Amino acid sequence: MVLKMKIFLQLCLVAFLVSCNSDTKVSSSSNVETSESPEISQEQIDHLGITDVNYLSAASKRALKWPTDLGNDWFIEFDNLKPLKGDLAYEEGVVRRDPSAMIKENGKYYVWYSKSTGVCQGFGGDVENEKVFPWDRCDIWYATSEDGETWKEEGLAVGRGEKGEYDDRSVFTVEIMKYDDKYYLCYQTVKSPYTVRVKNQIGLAWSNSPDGPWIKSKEPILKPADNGIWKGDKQDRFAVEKKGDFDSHKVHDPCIIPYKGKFYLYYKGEQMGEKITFGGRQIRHGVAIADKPEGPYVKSKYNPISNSGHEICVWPYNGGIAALITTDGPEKNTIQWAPDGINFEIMSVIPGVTAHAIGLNRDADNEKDPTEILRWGLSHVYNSWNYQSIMSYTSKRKVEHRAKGE
Ligand code: AAL
Repeated sequence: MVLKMKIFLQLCLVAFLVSCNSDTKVSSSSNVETSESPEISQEQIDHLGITDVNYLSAASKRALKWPTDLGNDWFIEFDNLKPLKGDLAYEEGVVRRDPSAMIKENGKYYVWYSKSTGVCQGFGGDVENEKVFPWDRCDIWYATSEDGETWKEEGLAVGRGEKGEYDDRSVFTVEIMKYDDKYYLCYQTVKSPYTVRVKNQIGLAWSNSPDGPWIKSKEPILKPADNGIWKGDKQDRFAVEKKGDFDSHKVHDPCIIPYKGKFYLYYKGEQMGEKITFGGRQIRHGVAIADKPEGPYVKSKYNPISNSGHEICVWPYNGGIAALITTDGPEKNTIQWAPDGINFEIMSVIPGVTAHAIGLNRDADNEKDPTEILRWGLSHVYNSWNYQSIMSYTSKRKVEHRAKGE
């Protein structure tokens, strides 16, 4: 009774204040309309703890644009990473990084990753003969495990191409897709010399078995947009006459998802003349769609489909596609969801994401819960600038926050 009275008095107050303001009008007994935010319900006022609807701060105005049904179904916390055992334990002098998703075959988890050896010199020296990045001069290797913790390295899956081919310098940052009993590895490629301005492309290999042999596509399945213009001949990736599309320099981190009878290739774009913005590096994601796994892949006209992110981490959920966006841009460390695989909205903001270049566990029941697929998986870690290794991550849902003994 007291509560009902209180709500009634609050509504009267809101209605009174609203009537005093020409910008704001009452649309029903409990809803208020302003010129900027069409309807403010009493529930929203209560939920957001707004003191006075006539004095909305910029923050409250932004909060009022959030969907009203935004609960915490998508909120998780990552735990600390754990080292792997067996052949994937850290090994000095060896780079193992950018793990693919894991798939379960023949009772074992399979993972593919970039592997190289030796230190890297960067771009200051002889780029023709040296190693510029830890992901330069890589091949794609794979490993298996019964429990996801102790791994056996099985060997080479896809190697670099012959001299002169589009993938002769490095094949790296791989993802796996199983479709119709066939296996597809998509990965980044670089052709020598690995200069600062070199364009990066995407290749594909397929096999009837997760153990290979793999047949490589003769040409890249995706290339950077061809509409940027470098300024001058000096190897300077920030000097441009025209930046071009978000992916005018590099197409990276490919991941193909069978979706709505087609194949959605999600990827990260890097732009010629990339800038640092208020959210950090200008990195955005795109999607290219094909009727068959081998392509041809056609870039979506809606690209870019994110304004932030780095490595691609996507999974199907509830008829749409979910994505964990990390590392760069104003919307980093968010989980987003697109009902159509293209129009992504923020579903949650995740504090301190410890996992990077995530290798999802595709064996998980991704429909059980929006973030079920993130309960455990693989990540890479920088043991040093020269050497990286693969570790495992876990995450958990957080549904309340209580003090000790509360
Ligand atoms: C990553 C990915 C790509 C980049 C480099 C290796 O984690 O975004 O693969 O090229 O870093």
